[in-house]
Amino acid sequence: MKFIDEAIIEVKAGDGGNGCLSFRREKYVPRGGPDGGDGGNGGSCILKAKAGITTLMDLKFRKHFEAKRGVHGKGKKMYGKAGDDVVIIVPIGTTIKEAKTGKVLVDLARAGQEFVVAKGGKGGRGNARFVSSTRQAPQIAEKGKEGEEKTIKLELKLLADVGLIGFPNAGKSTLIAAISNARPKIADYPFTTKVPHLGVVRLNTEKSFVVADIPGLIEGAHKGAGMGIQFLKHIERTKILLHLIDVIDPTQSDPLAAYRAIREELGAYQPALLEKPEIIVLTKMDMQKAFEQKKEMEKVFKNLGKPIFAISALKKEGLKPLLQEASKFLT
Ligand SMILES: Nc1nc2c(ncn2[C@@H]2O[C@H](COP(=O)(O)OP(=O)(O)OP(=O)(O)O)[C@@H](O)[C@H]2O)c(=O)[nH]1
Ligand SMILES: [Mg+2]
Repeated sequence: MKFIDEAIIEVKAGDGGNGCLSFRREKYVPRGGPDGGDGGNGGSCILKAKAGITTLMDLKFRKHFEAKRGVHGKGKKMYGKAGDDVVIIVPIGTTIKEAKTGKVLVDLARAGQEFVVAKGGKGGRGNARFVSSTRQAPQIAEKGKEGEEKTIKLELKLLADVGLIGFPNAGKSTLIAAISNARPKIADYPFTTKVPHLGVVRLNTEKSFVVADIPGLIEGAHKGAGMGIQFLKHIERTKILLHLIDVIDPTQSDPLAAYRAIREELGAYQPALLEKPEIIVLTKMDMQKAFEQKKEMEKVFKNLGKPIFAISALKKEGLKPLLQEASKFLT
């Protein structure tokens, strides 16, 4: 199983500005000295790790980053302005590699950590800087150096922010497929999902998060029934759980009891899982029989004091408000 997010981007630092070759020209000063100023340094491309981002999604939409070049020097010893740096924000835990060779350049492990991935070219010196006792009128000025250019690969081990739990057939895989890039198998038999799937949900241009779909749980899972509970380790570090309930599941006559059975299994695996914020998600609301139960079920589950949402993953109804609510727990 490989839960690695990847992105390949091109970075180009700014070239240095050229130094200037110039001589002072003033009235009544027949042979003015050299006064060519230096070119400014080119801007660099800098990677910076930031907390609160958990995917490389944004870098899949923008792949090319270029820093500004340095301005050329001018006469009268005027220096060229340095080019601005470009700062590329990445999640904490991103590994940066050279795309061609796979060589690791850096691991950005701490919030705020920066790495100059492409250095701006140095500005060239103007001829004013080449004066010496033997050379009063230097006819030379340096060109600015080229900024570095690279193609880099970013890799991030995905950690789930949101965990989907529930009985087999509750609609977990259908939901993750509806909201993310994950494409797990979906079928109307229990334990369709045999391994966890992670999907990246893009909420808006600034925010994306990772959802984990795991095999369904059943009563006695902690004793090995069904697929067991070992997959719960994939949701141990999530910030929130979505507990999916199919209110017309033919194998569960009492949805509240079914909910409690799953909670038992969570607690048996690790009591801390019960402390996580949880959203109750009533699924398959496009089905007449489920919809008829909606009001009643909302009343039943309301006593738990947790947010309740009714959705149809199949028809993609009610998903936006659910994701909005979930994202509140992710900052
Ligand atoms: N009508 C309707 N059917 C749904 C909806 N969501 C899921 N289903 C159906 O319910 C069945 C089970 O869906 P899955 O998404 O595979 O359920 P799961 O919770 O991932 O199941 P396991 O992987 O076995 O734990 C499939 O036949 C789905 O098509 C829904 O919103 N509406
Ligand atoms: Mg599934």
